[in-house]
Amino acid sequence: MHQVMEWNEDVSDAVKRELGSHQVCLMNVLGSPGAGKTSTIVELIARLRDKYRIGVIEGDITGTIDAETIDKLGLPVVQLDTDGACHIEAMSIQHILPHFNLDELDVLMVENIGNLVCPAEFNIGESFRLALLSIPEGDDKVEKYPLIFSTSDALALNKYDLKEYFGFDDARVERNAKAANPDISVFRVSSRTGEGLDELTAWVDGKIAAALGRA
Ligand SMILES: Nc1nc2c(ncn2[C@@H]2O[C@H](COP(=O)(O)OP(=O)(O)OP(=O)(O)O)[C@@H](O)[C@H]2O)c(=O)[nH]1
Ligand SMILES: [Mg+2]
Repeated sequence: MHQVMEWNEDVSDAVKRELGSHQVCLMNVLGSPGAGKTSTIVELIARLRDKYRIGVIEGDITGTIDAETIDKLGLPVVQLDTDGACHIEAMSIQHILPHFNLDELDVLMVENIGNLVCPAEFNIGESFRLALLSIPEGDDKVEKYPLIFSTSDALALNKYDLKEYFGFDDARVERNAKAANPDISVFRVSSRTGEGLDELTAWVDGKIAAALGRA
């Protein structure tokens, strides 16, 4: 297993170099099934597509539902069917890159497999990671699944519109996220009402600009 992880790191570095040679950066979006990864990616695309040329890789264990959602937006999208695997590996991204015209892209947004554990262990050539935790999942998740939060650059607390129904203690989550990762940025968003999305978009924009050397 150790060897597999090291091999993944090598391929992740190769993917990052390949993307860098075409001036493309990759955002890895992680979170549980149903946390709102697709919904949030759709909202980020709406706010950033005039500024950046965006492509999407939709990871799913099976099926094409999310890829069809992105396809309707008229952006380049490739479905990555992991055939049961609970995470995306760098090798899969490497195989998929030839399906894109990288010279016509600035950003690749990758929706990872819905899972709070495995995807966090595999770098996939990303410039930065955005983790989503939705309010109905509970405010103890940072303590129970620390790796995904300690390795992500930002945490978006999605479905913030539902906060009052779940007695979600966002101060607890923010405190634990910052303890796991002092540099993490925490956002409170709703991909349904639009709350907080401008702030999250500004952060994503800044990360993309920095990765592309346009900051
Ligand atoms: N109330 C509320 N519902 C939301 C919000 N964001 C997403 N949803 C709903 O939550 C459900 C799951 O959202 P998705 O975007 O499909 O979540 P996902 O993380 O992509 O799910 P998987 O790809 O299956 O892992 C959908 O019914 C969304 O409409 C939100 O901010 N508030
Ligand atoms: Mg999805």
